[in-house]
Amino acid sequence: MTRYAVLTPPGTGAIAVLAVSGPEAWPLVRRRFRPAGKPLAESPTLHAVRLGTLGDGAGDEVVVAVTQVSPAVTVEVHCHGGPQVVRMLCELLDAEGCERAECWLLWRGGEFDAEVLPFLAAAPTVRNASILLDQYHGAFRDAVRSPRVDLERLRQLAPVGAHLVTPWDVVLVGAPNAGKSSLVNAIAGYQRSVVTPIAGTTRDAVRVELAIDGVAVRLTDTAGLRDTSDPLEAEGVRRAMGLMASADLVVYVVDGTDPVASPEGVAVVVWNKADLVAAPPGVLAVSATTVQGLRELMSRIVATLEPVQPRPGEAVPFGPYCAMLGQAGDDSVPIVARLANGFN
Ligand SMILES: Nc1nc2c(ncn2[C@@H]2O[C@H](COP(=O)(O)OP(=O)(O)OP(=O)(O)O)[C@@H](O)[C@H]2O)c(=O)[nH]1
Ligand SMILES: [Mg+2]
Repeated sequence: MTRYAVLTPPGTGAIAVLAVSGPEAWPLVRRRFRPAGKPLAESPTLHAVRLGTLGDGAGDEVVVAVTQVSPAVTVEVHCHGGPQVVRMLCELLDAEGCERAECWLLWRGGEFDAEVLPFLAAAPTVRNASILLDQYHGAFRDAVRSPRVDLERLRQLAPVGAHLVTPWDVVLVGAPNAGKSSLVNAIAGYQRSVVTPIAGTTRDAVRVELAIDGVAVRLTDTAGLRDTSDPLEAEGVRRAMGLMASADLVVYVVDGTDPVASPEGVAVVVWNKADLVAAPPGVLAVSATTVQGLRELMSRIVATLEPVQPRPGEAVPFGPYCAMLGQAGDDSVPIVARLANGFN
């Protein structure tokens, strides 16, 4: 079967790329492609690149490249990137009896774990996509099929796997004026939240999604925690408490100029305004104004969220397997059987 796929995303771009692969790929190109200069050879030469036209009438000026000759001949067609040009070429390939593959990864040959593909398509960072690509190439599937599966290691990596698409939920809390909004802005790199010297500025939860060392994080700025008679601010404080309870990680921001003890259940405490007042020894000190200590704060957030990081190529549970590993008790036999079952 000869198949084709559009490799570039839908929409308008300067160039679009289609790939045609299979026994009819080369005969088809020889039949329909009109090369500039000498005719195409009877059999394809690996890495040969030719300019010409393709399509009925004048057709589109395209570049044809032979990217693979074995096990299957694969030819890439680089055309102009308008959706109508792409549609015209797709119709031509349909008419030639090629089958359209929605995802090119599926027909590259070899044994791949297609179950990973929806997660791969939704991966928000390059690092997460790279971990998912390892699973696509079978790292997790092969691990659970192996008699020597290290279930403990898979369990340790399950939280990483559970946040390859869904970002970690990190909430910044602290007293009014501690500098929570200033810190969120400094980390985000732009003025996401309103900052003023007035205590009680932030009311609603303000979210920003970002990557810290490739780890996807949703940072939420909240209203400063205090007793207040202002109903609007009180609602903000109520929301902040709720977000604190449901967050994956709470960062408590201490105002260095007016320090108070942090509440229970806080994973990371950070002393802000270190440019004005030095932090006591052993305390993570930052300044949203000078950005000193910001790198350490971000590293601390990632290290707390993901104390165990996968090695390149390592098996990491993804999608439903993260929860399965999380629920499993000590009895490893049924869980391995259940996991492996998913791949049969
Ligand atoms: N010198 C100095 N000033 C800072 C620092 N961080 C924040 N500020 C100032 O402190 C004031 C309060 O900052 P915000 O970021 O609005 O504080 P907040 O915690 O979000 O305050 P609420 O939204 O009211 O809870 C502003 O005047 C900031 O410019 C810092 O690291 N150093
Ligand atoms: Mg604020």
